Amino acid sequence: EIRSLAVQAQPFDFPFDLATTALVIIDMQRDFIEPGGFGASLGNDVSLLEAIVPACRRTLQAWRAAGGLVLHTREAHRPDLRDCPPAKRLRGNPSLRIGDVGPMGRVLVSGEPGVEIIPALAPLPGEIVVDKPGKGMFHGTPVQNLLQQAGIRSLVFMGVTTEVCVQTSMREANDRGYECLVLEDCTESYFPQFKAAALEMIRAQGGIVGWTASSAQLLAALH
Ligand code: TIU
Repeated sequence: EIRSLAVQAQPFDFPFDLATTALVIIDMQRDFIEPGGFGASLGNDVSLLEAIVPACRRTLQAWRAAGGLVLHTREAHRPDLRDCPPAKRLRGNPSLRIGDVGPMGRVLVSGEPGVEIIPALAPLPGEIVVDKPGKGMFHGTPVQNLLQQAGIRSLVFMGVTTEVCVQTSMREANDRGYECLVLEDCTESYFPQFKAAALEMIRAQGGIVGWTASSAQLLAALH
């Protein structure tokens, strides 16, 4: 069913049809949200990220109730790390590297406990779950084919972190012709100033990469 809706967004209204729009939830996995995972191993305070979970959950439930398509991503590598370039694995001086065994299993490896999406946002059967080896969701994944087969033209983004995996995925999607909206209160960074800057960059210059809005504004459009 095609329903033409619009979200009151910045820099102007975001028009969308539920039948051609997917809710994309980026990397809401234990490795980034809970202590002892990859985010913490990089030296970050992960408590900031947990604060968005209630807003994400409300939005996910409303989206499901409206019958919209849901795509969950996880940052995760193959167990043999064939898809993890040394440039990624060796960067910096983390206490745990990708593939090392930590408190939540092997860090950022598919099938390990740390890669599981947090229980509050657990995927339902039938929802798409994609493990991605990069920060962006198209690199090394079937996401482009999955979205095309589902007839998707617009994407609503939630998840972490704003300036790393959310922004990279959104920019990649924008270049591929998708209309992209990010929900301000459903995304977070370990660095609040980076979140603020990323959101400003996305909507600047007449929505150069996409739109931003609050989850309340999306929910109002769904009613
Ligand atoms: N999912 C995601 O954003 N991966 C990261 O590594 N983010 C950081 O901010 N480190």
